[in-house]
Amino acid sequence: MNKRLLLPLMISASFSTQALGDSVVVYDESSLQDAFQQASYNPDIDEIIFKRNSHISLSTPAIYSGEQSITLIGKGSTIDGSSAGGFVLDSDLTAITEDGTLIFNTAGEIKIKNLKVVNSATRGIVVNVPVDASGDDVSVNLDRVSVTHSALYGLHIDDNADAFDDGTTGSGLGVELKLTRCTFEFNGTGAIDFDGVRVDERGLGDIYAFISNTAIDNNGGDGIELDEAGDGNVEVYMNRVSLNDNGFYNEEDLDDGFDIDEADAGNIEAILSNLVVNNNKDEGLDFDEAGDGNIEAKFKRIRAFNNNDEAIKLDEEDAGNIEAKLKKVDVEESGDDGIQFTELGEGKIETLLKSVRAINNKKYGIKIEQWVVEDEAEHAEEAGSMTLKRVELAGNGKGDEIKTNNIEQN
Ligand SMILES: [Ca+2]
Ligand SMILES: [Ca+2]
Ligand SMILES: [Ca+2]
Ligand SMILES: [Ca+2]
Repeated sequence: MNKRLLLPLMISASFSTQALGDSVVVYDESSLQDAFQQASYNPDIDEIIFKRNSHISLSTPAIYSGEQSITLIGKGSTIDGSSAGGFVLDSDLTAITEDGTLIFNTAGEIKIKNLKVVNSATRGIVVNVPVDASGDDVSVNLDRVSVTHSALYGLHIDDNADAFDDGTTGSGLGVELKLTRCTFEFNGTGAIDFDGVRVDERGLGDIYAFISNTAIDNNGGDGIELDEAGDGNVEVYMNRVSLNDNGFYNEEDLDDGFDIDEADAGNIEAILSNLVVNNNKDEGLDFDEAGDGNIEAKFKRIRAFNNNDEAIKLDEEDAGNIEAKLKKVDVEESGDDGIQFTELGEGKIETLLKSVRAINNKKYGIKIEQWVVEDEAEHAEEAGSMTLKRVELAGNGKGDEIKTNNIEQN
Protein backbone atom coordinates (compact mmCIF):
# COMPACT_ATOMS: atom_id res chain seq x y z
CA MET A 1 0.00 0.00 0.00
CA ASN A 2 1.05 3.58 -0.68
CA LYS A 3 2.67 4.84 2.52
CA ARG A 4 1.78 8.42 1.84
CA LEU A 5 -1.90 7.48 1.87
CA LEU A 6 -1.67 5.33 4.98
CA LEU A 7 0.09 7.82 7.23
CA PRO A 8 -2.71 10.43 7.62
CA LEU A 9 -5.20 7.63 8.42
CA MET A 10 -3.04 6.29 11.22
CA ILE A 11 -2.56 9.72 12.73
CA SER A 12 -6.25 10.50 12.74
CA ALA A 13 -7.05 7.12 14.33
CA SER A 14 -4.54 7.63 17.09
CA PHE A 15 -5.78 11.17 17.79
CA SER A 16 -9.36 10.00 18.19
CA THR A 17 -8.25 7.19 20.48
CA GLN A 18 -6.33 9.44 22.80
CA ALA A 19 -9.10 11.97 22.99
CA LEU A 20 -12.14 9.76 23.51
CA GLY A 21 -11.51 6.06 23.11
CA ASP A 22 -13.41 4.16 20.47
CA SER A 23 -17.04 3.14 20.37
CA VAL A 24 -18.68 0.16 18.74
CA VAL A 25 -22.38 0.13 17.87
CA VAL A 26 -24.38 -3.08 18.41
CA TYR A 27 -27.88 -4.15 17.45
CA ASP A 28 -27.98 -7.97 17.20
CA GLU A 29 -26.19 -11.04 18.55
CA SER A 30 -23.31 -11.08 16.12
CA SER A 31 -22.55 -7.36 16.47
CA LEU A 32 -22.71 -7.69 20.27
CA GLN A 33 -20.45 -10.77 20.36
CA ASP A 34 -18.03 -9.04 17.95
CA ALA A 35 -17.98 -5.92 20.09
CA PHE A 36 -17.17 -7.90 23.27
CA GLN A 37 -14.39 -9.76 21.41
CA GLN A 38 -12.94 -6.65 19.81
CA ALA A 39 -12.95 -4.79 23.13
CA SER A 40 -11.21 -7.77 24.74
CA TYR A 41 -8.28 -7.50 22.32
CA ASN A 42 -8.24 -3.79 21.46
CA PRO A 43 -7.68 -1.60 24.53
CA ASP A 44 -8.75 1.49 22.57
CA ILE A 45 -12.38 0.34 22.58
CA ASP A 46 -13.99 1.53 25.78
CA GLU A 47 -17.62 1.99 24.81
CA ILE A 48 -20.30 -0.31 23.41
CA ILE A 49 -23.39 1.57 22.27
CA PHE A 50 -26.67 -0.19 21.56
CA LYS A 51 -29.02 1.00 18.86
CA ARG A 52 -32.04 2.34 20.69
CA ASN A 53 -34.48 -0.29 21.97
CA SER A 54 -32.68 -3.22 20.37
CA HIS A 55 -33.87 -6.69 21.37
CA ILE A 56 -30.99 -9.15 21.31
CA SER A 57 -31.18 -12.86 22.11
CA LEU A 58 -27.85 -14.50 22.90
CA SER A 59 -27.11 -18.15 22.12
CA THR A 60 -23.90 -18.11 24.20
CA PRO A 61 -22.58 -15.82 26.94
CA ALA A 62 -20.97 -12.56 25.79
CA ILE A 63 -17.54 -12.41 27.43
CA TYR A 64 -15.38 -9.32 27.93
CA SER A 65 -11.83 -9.98 29.10
CA GLY A 66 -9.97 -6.73 28.41
CA GLU A 67 -8.14 -4.73 31.03
CA GLN A 68 -9.51 -1.30 30.12
CA SER A 69 -12.59 0.33 31.59
CA ILE A 70 -15.68 -0.44 29.56
CA THR A 71 -19.03 1.32 29.25
CA LEU A 72 -22.24 -0.16 27.83
CA ILE A 73 -24.83 2.40 26.74
CA GLY A 74 -28.01 0.38 26.41
CA LYS A 75 -30.46 3.02 25.18
CA GLY A 76 -33.38 0.97 26.45
CA SER A 77 -32.26 -2.25 24.81
CA THR A 78 -33.05 -5.74 26.08
CA ILE A 79 -30.73 -8.74 26.12
CA ASP A 80 -32.48 -12.08 26.44
CA GLY A 81 -30.18 -14.72 27.96
CA SER A 82 -32.55 -17.67 27.92
CA SER A 83 -30.22 -19.63 25.58
CA ALA A 84 -26.91 -18.19 26.80
CA GLY A 85 -25.29 -21.14 28.56
CA GLY A 86 -26.53 -23.51 31.20
CA PHE A 87 -25.76 -25.16 34.54
CA VAL A 88 -25.69 -28.63 36.02
CA LEU A 89 -26.73 -29.71 39.50
CA ASP A 90 -24.37 -31.75 41.65
CA SER A 91 -25.52 -34.42 44.08
CA ASP A 92 -26.56 -31.91 46.77
CA LEU A 93 -28.46 -29.81 44.21
CA THR A 94 -25.81 -27.07 44.06
CA ALA A 95 -25.81 -25.44 40.63
CA ILE A 96 -22.44 -25.51 38.85
CA THR A 97 -21.70 -23.09 36.01
CA GLU A 98 -19.22 -20.58 34.70
CA ASP A 99 -21.86 -19.01 32.50
CA GLY A 100 -23.77 -15.77 32.59
CA THR A 101 -25.50 -13.67 29.97
CA LEU A 102 -22.89 -10.87 30.17
CA ILE A 103 -19.52 -11.84 31.69
CA PHE A 104 -16.75 -9.37 32.54
CA ASN A 105 -13.40 -10.98 33.41
CA THR A 106 -11.64 -7.78 34.40
CA ALA A 107 -10.56 -5.46 37.17
CA GLY A 108 -11.28 -2.47 34.89
CA GLU A 109 -14.19 -0.17 35.66
CA ILE A 110 -17.54 -1.40 34.32
CA LYS A 111 -20.38 1.04 33.63
CA ILE A 112 -23.73 -0.03 32.24
CA LYS A 113 -26.57 2.36 31.50
CA ASN A 114 -30.18 1.90 30.50
CA LEU A 115 -30.13 -1.81 29.69
CA LYS A 116 -32.37 -4.78 30.51
CA VAL A 117 -31.02 -8.30 30.93
CA VAL A 118 -33.87 -10.81 31.05
CA ASN A 119 -34.54 -14.54 31.32
CA SER A 120 -30.92 -15.57 31.82
CA ALA A 121 -30.46 -19.35 31.76
CA THR A 122 -27.77 -18.95 34.44
CA ARG A 123 -26.63 -15.58 35.85
CA GLY A 124 -27.54 -12.20 34.40
CA ILE A 125 -24.41 -10.02 34.76
CA VAL A 126 -21.19 -11.55 36.09
CA VAL A 127 -17.96 -9.80 37.07
CA ASN A 128 -15.02 -12.12 37.74
CA VAL A 129 -12.15 -10.29 39.43
CA PRO A 130 -8.80 -11.78 38.31
CA VAL A 131 -7.05 -13.13 41.42
CA ASP A 132 -3.75 -11.45 40.46
CA ALA A 133 -5.33 -8.05 39.72
CA SER A 134 -3.65 -4.94 41.15
CA GLY A 135 -4.35 -1.22 41.11
CA ASP A 136 -7.61 0.52 41.93
CA ASP A 137 -10.56 -1.33 43.42
CA VAL A 138 -12.96 -2.99 41.03
CA SER A 139 -15.75 -0.57 40.20
CA VAL A 140 -19.17 -1.64 38.92
CA ASN A 141 -21.58 1.17 38.20
CA LEU A 142 -25.09 0.40 36.93
CA ASP A 143 -27.67 3.09 36.19
CA ARG A 144 -31.18 2.23 35.01
CA VAL A 145 -30.24 -1.41 34.59
CA SER A 146 -32.83 -4.11 35.09
CA VAL A 147 -31.91 -7.76 35.63
CA THR A 148 -34.94 -10.00 35.90
CA HIS A 149 -35.88 -13.68 35.73
CA SER A 150 -32.35 -15.09 35.91
CA ALA A 151 -32.27 -18.77 36.92
CA LEU A 152 -29.27 -18.09 39.20
CA TYR A 153 -27.84 -14.73 40.40
CA GLY A 154 -29.09 -11.50 38.85
CA LEU A 155 -25.78 -9.67 39.38
CA HIS A 156 -22.73 -11.56 40.67
CA ILE A 157 -19.46 -9.80 41.48
CA ASP A 158 -17.01 -12.55 42.27
CA ASP A 159 -13.69 -11.82 43.98
CA ASN A 160 -13.48 -15.34 45.36
CA ALA A 161 -10.93 -17.51 43.56
CA ASP A 162 -12.63 -20.76 44.58
CA ALA A 163 -14.97 -22.19 41.95
CA PHE A 164 -17.56 -22.98 44.60
CA ASP A 165 -17.01 -19.72 46.50
CA ASP A 166 -15.52 -21.54 49.45
CA GLY A 167 -12.28 -20.53 51.10
CA THR A 168 -10.62 -17.17 51.61
CA THR A 169 -8.57 -16.60 48.46
CA GLY A 170 -9.34 -13.52 46.41
CA SER A 171 -7.56 -10.57 44.84
CA GLY A 172 -5.92 -7.80 46.82
CA LEU A 173 -8.57 -5.42 45.52
CA GLY A 174 -11.86 -4.36 47.03
CA VAL A 175 -15.18 -3.95 45.24
CA GLU A 176 -17.07 -0.70 44.71
CA LEU A 177 -20.66 -1.22 43.61
CA LYS A 178 -22.95 1.62 42.64
CA LEU A 179 -26.56 0.92 41.68
CA THR A 180 -28.90 3.77 40.82
CA ARG A 181 -32.43 3.41 39.44
CA CYS A 182 -31.98 -0.35 38.99
CA THR A 183 -34.32 -3.34 39.27
CA PHE A 184 -33.44 -6.88 40.36
CA GLU A 185 -36.54 -9.05 40.37
CA PHE A 186 -37.43 -12.74 40.02
CA ASN A 187 -33.82 -13.92 39.95
CA GLY A 188 -32.66 -17.10 41.69
CA THR A 189 -35.64 -19.18 40.70
CA GLY A 190 -33.75 -22.04 38.98
CA ALA A 191 -31.70 -23.52 41.84
CA ILE A 192 -31.17 -23.06 45.58
CA ASP A 193 -29.27 -20.15 47.10
CA PHE A 194 -29.08 -17.59 44.30
CA ASP A 195 -29.61 -13.94 45.10
CA GLY A 196 -30.80 -10.88 43.22
CA VAL A 197 -27.42 -9.22 43.84
CA ARG A 198 -24.40 -11.03 45.26
CA VAL A 199 -20.92 -9.70 46.01
CA ASP A 200 -18.20 -12.16 47.15
CA GLU A 201 -15.09 -10.34 48.32
CA ARG A 202 -12.04 -12.23 49.60
CA GLY A 203 -8.41 -11.45 50.40
CA LEU A 204 -7.59 -7.80 51.08
CA GLY A 205 -10.12 -5.11 50.28
CA ASP A 206 -13.49 -3.71 51.27
CA ILE A 207 -16.95 -3.94 49.81
CA TYR A 208 -18.29 -0.44 49.29
CA ALA A 209 -21.88 -0.34 48.04
CA PHE A 210 -23.99 2.70 47.20
CA ILE A 211 -27.55 1.84 46.19
CA SER A 212 -30.37 4.30 45.56
CA ASN A 213 -33.81 4.33 43.96
CA THR A 214 -33.62 0.62 43.34
CA ALA A 215 -36.04 -2.32 43.62
CA ILE A 216 -34.70 -5.67 44.84
CA ASP A 217 -37.83 -7.78 45.11
CA ASN A 218 -39.10 -11.32 44.55
CA ASN A 219 -35.73 -13.02 44.29
CA GLY A 220 -35.53 -16.72 45.23
CA GLY A 221 -32.43 -16.40 47.43
CA ASP A 222 -31.54 -13.23 49.32
CA GLY A 223 -32.54 -9.98 47.70
CA ILE A 224 -28.94 -8.84 48.12
CA GLU A 225 -26.01 -10.51 49.88
CA LEU A 226 -22.68 -8.83 50.58
CA ASP A 227 -20.19 -11.50 51.63
CA GLU A 228 -16.78 -10.25 52.78
CA ALA A 229 -13.93 -12.22 54.38
CA GLY A 230 -10.27 -11.49 55.06
CA ASP A 231 -9.05 -8.00 55.98
CA GLY A 232 -11.56 -5.34 55.04
CA ASN A 233 -14.93 -3.79 55.75
CA VAL A 234 -18.42 -3.78 54.35
CA GLU A 235 -19.61 -0.19 53.92
CA VAL A 236 -23.09 0.22 52.53
CA TYR A 237 -25.27 3.24 51.85
CA MET A 238 -28.84 2.73 50.71
CA ASN A 239 -31.57 5.25 50.06
CA ARG A 240 -35.01 4.60 48.61
CA VAL A 241 -34.64 0.88 48.13
CA SER A 242 -37.29 -1.83 48.29
CA LEU A 243 -36.34 -5.27 49.58
CA ASN A 244 -39.61 -7.19 49.45
CA ASP A 245 -40.76 -10.79 49.02
CA ASN A 246 -37.30 -12.35 48.74
CA GLY A 247 -35.96 -15.73 49.89
CA PHE A 248 -38.72 -18.15 48.92
CA TYR A 249 -36.97 -20.66 46.64
CA ASN A 250 -35.41 -23.10 49.11
CA GLU A 251 -38.12 -24.11 51.56
CA GLU A 252 -35.57 -25.92 53.75
CA ASP A 253 -33.35 -22.84 54.13
CA LEU A 254 -35.25 -19.67 53.40
CA ASP A 255 -33.44 -16.41 52.66
CA ASP A 256 -33.40 -12.72 53.58
CA GLY A 257 -34.14 -9.34 52.14
CA PHE A 258 -30.60 -8.07 52.76
CA ASP A 259 -27.81 -10.27 54.13
CA ILE A 260 -24.34 -9.06 55.11
CA ASP A 261 -21.68 -11.54 56.25
CA GLU A 262 -18.44 -9.89 57.30
CA ALA A 263 -15.61 -12.06 58.65
CA ASP A 264 -12.04 -11.57 59.93
CA ALA A 265 -10.69 -8.05 60.55
CA GLY A 266 -13.02 -5.23 59.56
CA ASN A 267 -16.33 -3.55 60.30
CA ILE A 268 -19.84 -3.41 58.98
CA GLU A 269 -20.90 0.20 58.45
CA ALA A 270 -24.47 0.54 57.19
CA ILE A 271 -26.27 3.83 56.61
CA LEU A 272 -29.76 3.00 55.38
CA SER A 273 -32.69 5.33 54.81
CA ASN A 274 -36.12 5.14 53.24
CA LEU A 275 -36.27 1.36 52.93
CA VAL A 276 -39.29 -0.89 52.64
CA VAL A 277 -38.44 -4.42 53.77
CA ASN A 278 -41.59 -6.54 53.72
CA ASN A 279 -42.54 -10.21 53.39
CA ASN A 280 -39.08 -11.73 53.22
CA LYS A 281 -39.01 -15.43 54.03
CA ASP A 282 -36.17 -15.29 56.57
CA GLU A 283 -34.87 -12.05 58.13
CA GLY A 284 -35.55 -8.65 56.62
CA LEU A 285 -32.10 -7.19 57.38
CA ASP A 286 -29.60 -9.82 58.59
CA PHE A 287 -26.15 -8.42 59.36
CA ASP A 288 -23.45 -10.70 60.82
CA GLU A 289 -20.03 -9.42 61.82
CA ALA A 290 -17.28 -11.75 63.07
CA GLY A 291 -13.61 -11.31 64.00
CA ASP A 292 -12.07 -7.99 65.03
CA GLY A 293 -14.36 -5.12 64.20
CA ASN A 294 -17.65 -3.40 64.88
CA ILE A 295 -21.13 -2.97 63.54
CA GLU A 296 -22.01 0.68 63.04
CA ALA A 297 -25.61 1.09 61.92
CA LYS A 298 -27.63 4.22 61.18
CA PHE A 299 -31.14 3.37 60.05
CA LYS A 300 -33.71 6.04 59.30
CA ARG A 301 -37.24 5.67 57.99
CA ILE A 302 -37.36 1.91 57.58
CA ARG A 303 -40.59 -0.11 57.43
CA ALA A 304 -40.19 -3.85 57.84
CA PHE A 305 -43.47 -5.75 57.99
CA ASN A 306 -44.33 -9.42 57.90
CA ASN A 307 -40.86 -10.94 57.65
CA ASN A 308 -40.81 -14.61 58.64
CA ASP A 309 -37.87 -14.34 61.05
CA GLU A 310 -36.56 -11.10 62.67
CA ALA A 311 -37.26 -7.87 60.80
CA ILE A 312 -33.88 -6.37 61.76
CA LYS A 313 -31.07 -8.50 63.19
CA LEU A 314 -27.53 -7.37 64.06
CA ASP A 315 -25.06 -10.01 65.30
CA GLU A 316 -21.57 -8.94 66.35
CA GLU A 317 -18.97 -11.50 67.49
CA ASP A 318 -15.43 -11.42 68.90
CA ALA A 319 -13.67 -8.10 69.61
CA GLY A 320 -15.77 -5.09 68.71
CA ASN A 321 -18.97 -3.21 69.45
CA ILE A 322 -22.44 -2.53 68.16
CA GLU A 323 -23.28 1.13 67.71
CA ALA A 324 -26.80 1.50 66.36
CA LYS A 325 -28.97 4.57 65.84
CA LEU A 326 -32.49 3.86 64.66
CA LYS A 327 -34.86 6.68 63.88
CA LYS A 328 -38.40 6.33 62.54
CA VAL A 329 -38.14 2.58 62.24
CA ASP A 330 -41.33 0.48 62.22
CA VAL A 331 -41.21 -3.32 62.55
CA GLU A 332 -44.46 -5.24 62.57
CA GLU A 333 -45.73 -8.81 62.32
CA SER A 334 -42.32 -10.50 62.36
CA GLY A 335 -42.25 -14.27 62.88
CA ASP A 336 -39.54 -13.88 65.55
CA ASP A 337 -38.30 -10.73 67.35
CA GLY A 338 -38.94 -7.41 65.66
CA ILE A 339 -35.48 -5.95 66.34
CA GLN A 340 -32.67 -8.10 67.72
CA PHE A 341 -29.13 -6.94 68.56
CA THR A 342 -26.64 -9.49 69.93
CA GLU A 343 -23.09 -8.55 70.90
CA LEU A 344 -20.60 -11.30 71.83
CA GLY A 345 -16.95 -11.42 72.92
CA GLU A 346 -15.15 -8.30 74.03
CA GLY A 347 -17.07 -5.09 73.36
CA LYS A 348 -20.33 -3.38 74.09
CA ILE A 349 -23.57 -2.05 72.72
CA GLU A 350 -24.51 1.60 72.48
CA THR A 351 -27.87 2.24 70.91
CA LEU A 352 -30.29 5.10 70.39
CA LEU A 353 -33.85 4.25 69.43
CA LYS A 354 -35.93 7.26 68.48
CA SER A 355 -39.48 7.05 67.14
CA VAL A 356 -39.24 3.29 66.88
CA ARG A 357 -42.36 1.07 66.78
CA ALA A 358 -42.40 -2.69 67.30
CA ILE A 359 -45.92 -4.05 66.95
CA ASN A 360 -47.39 -7.56 66.86
CA ASN A 361 -44.12 -9.42 66.53
CA LYS A 362 -44.24 -13.09 67.46
CA LYS A 363 -41.54 -12.98 70.17
CA TYR A 364 -40.02 -9.76 71.57
CA GLY A 365 -40.67 -6.44 69.94
CA ILE A 366 -37.06 -5.43 70.71
CA LYS A 367 -34.27 -7.60 72.16
CA ILE A 368 -30.84 -6.11 72.92
CA GLU A 369 -28.28 -8.43 74.48
CA GLN A 370 -24.62 -7.96 75.32
CA TRP A 371 -22.67 -11.05 76.35
CA VAL A 372 -19.05 -12.14 76.51
CA VAL A 373 -20.26 -15.69 76.03
CA GLU A 374 -23.92 -16.19 75.21
CA ASP A 375 -26.04 -17.19 78.21
CA GLU A 376 -23.20 -16.65 80.73
CA ALA A 377 -24.51 -16.74 84.33
CA GLU A 378 -22.94 -13.42 85.44
CA HIS A 379 -22.09 -10.22 83.63
CA ALA A 380 -18.36 -10.28 82.93
CA GLU A 381 -17.94 -6.76 81.52
CA GLU A 382 -19.24 -3.23 81.82
CA ALA A 383 -22.86 -2.82 80.76
CA GLY A 384 -23.83 -1.37 77.42
CA SER A 385 -26.36 1.40 77.05
CA MET A 386 -29.61 2.20 75.32
CA THR A 387 -31.31 5.56 74.95
CA LEU A 388 -35.02 5.48 74.15
CA LYS A 389 -37.14 8.31 72.80
CA ARG A 390 -40.72 7.68 71.72
CA VAL A 391 -40.38 3.92 71.53
CA GLU A 392 -43.69 2.07 71.19
CA LEU A 393 -44.17 -1.65 71.74
CA ALA A 394 -47.56 -3.34 71.50
CA GLY A 395 -49.02 -6.73 70.82
CA ASN A 396 -45.69 -8.59 70.92
CA GLY A 397 -45.89 -12.29 71.83
CA LYS A 398 -43.40 -12.19 74.72
CA GLY A 399 -44.67 -8.93 76.16
CA ASP A 400 -44.07 -5.28 75.50
CA GLU A 401 -40.92 -4.65 77.55
CA ILE A 402 -37.57 -4.43 75.76
CA LYS A 403 -35.70 -7.67 76.50
CA THR A 404 -32.08 -6.94 77.46
CA ASN A 405 -28.93 -8.56 78.83
CA ASN A 406 -26.30 -6.35 80.48
CA ILE A 407 -27.74 -3.16 79.01
CA GLU A 408 -28.52 -0.06 81.08
CA GLN A 409 -31.10 2.44 80.00
CA ASN A 410 -29.87 6.05 79.90
CA1 LIG B 1 -10.27 -8.68 47.56
CA1 LIG C 1 -13.30 -8.45 56.97
CA1 LIG D 1 -16.30 -8.12 66.02
CA1 LIG E 1 -17.91 -8.00 70.53
